[in-house]
Amino acid sequence: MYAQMIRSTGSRVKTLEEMDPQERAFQERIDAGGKIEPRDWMPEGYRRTLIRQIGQHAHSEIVGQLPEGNWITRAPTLERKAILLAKVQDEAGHGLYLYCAAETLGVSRDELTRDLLCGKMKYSSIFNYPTLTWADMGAVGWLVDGAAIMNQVPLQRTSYGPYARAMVRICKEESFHQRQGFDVMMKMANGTKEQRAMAQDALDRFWYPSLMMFGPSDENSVHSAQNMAWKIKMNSNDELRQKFVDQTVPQADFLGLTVPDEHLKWNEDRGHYDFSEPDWDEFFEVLAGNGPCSADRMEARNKAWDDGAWVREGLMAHAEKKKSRALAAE
Ligand code: FAQ
Repeated sequence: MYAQMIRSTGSRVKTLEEMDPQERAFQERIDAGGKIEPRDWMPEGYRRTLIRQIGQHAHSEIVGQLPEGNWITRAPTLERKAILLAKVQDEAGHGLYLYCAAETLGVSRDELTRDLLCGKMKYSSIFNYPTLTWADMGAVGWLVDGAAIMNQVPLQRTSYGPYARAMVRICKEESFHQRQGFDVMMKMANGTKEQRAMAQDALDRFWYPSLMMFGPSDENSVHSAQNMAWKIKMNSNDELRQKFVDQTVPQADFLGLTVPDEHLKWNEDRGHYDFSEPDWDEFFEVLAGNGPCSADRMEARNKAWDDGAWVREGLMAHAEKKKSRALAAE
């Protein structure tokens, strides 16, 4: 039903001839590979779409700390604990760069946070799944960061300057995250029988949710056509999902693990793997706030916001005091 709704609401992209002169100049600049900067004129739809995408992306980084944060105190060694702690801190940093990029579009971080906390804005579906064992830390790094990088590397060339620049550093850090995840998986896959079983179980549970990260299939993607014309998005959802499968299956083979898809098969003619689609009904249920951990995630973020009220108030009072001192000294 949601898919049908999407199809009927998806709008056609205007041709250059249909645009007014200002819009046409804007589109031609994008077509020529130019960057749009905060003070440049932009269509309202471009601005709103960027706020939605960058805001959702920022929220995903922040909410994305929770499934791994869950394992910091239970990491098996001091070294693994230090690595995981650094990774989770990196995700917080990514959220902050992205909120800053969104703020250049005239929205405040407080507004974005409020929209997340009241359920008006989304965050990535993947973070509504639980992390049940230590092997899940491997699967998150390997598959979730792997999918995130596949989507984010092209975003370094996105048309909006502040977003593209934020992605450069984020991508560098994400590739470290992906490698540490693969390293955890290698240890588990080459460990005891029980550890191998944990690694396989983590792959079984995270495979399809990772494929869902790329968004609905192209025919059900409402925003793709316009976002690709504006170069807010550089590749379609299905293109990136296919690239991810093609890259990840040989890695699973190397680990000696089995991708949980009986239809997975190399297709010589296409030069790609054929694979099964995720359960899209499950995806839309998760988007509607009914994922296995949706309620927990929102409760944790709301609690963090409420618990942090005294810090925000203290910082605001300090800033006010500094401002009045500076005024008095003039
Ligand atoms: N989850 O028309 P499309 C990370 C929504 S970062 C939730 O195809 P679009 C780092 C979509 O918003 C992960 N919602 O949309 C990390 C729209 O709903 P709306 C986050 C989703 O924008 C790793 C509707 O469905 N990355 O993981 C999802 O053209 C480890 C229709 O979809 C980004 O945000 C989804 N998976 O394409 C952190 C990257 N997919 O708003 C911690 C930037 C779709 O109309 C640990 N974003 N929807 O109500 C993008 O590239 C795009 O926004 C897509 C969606 C590809 C996600």
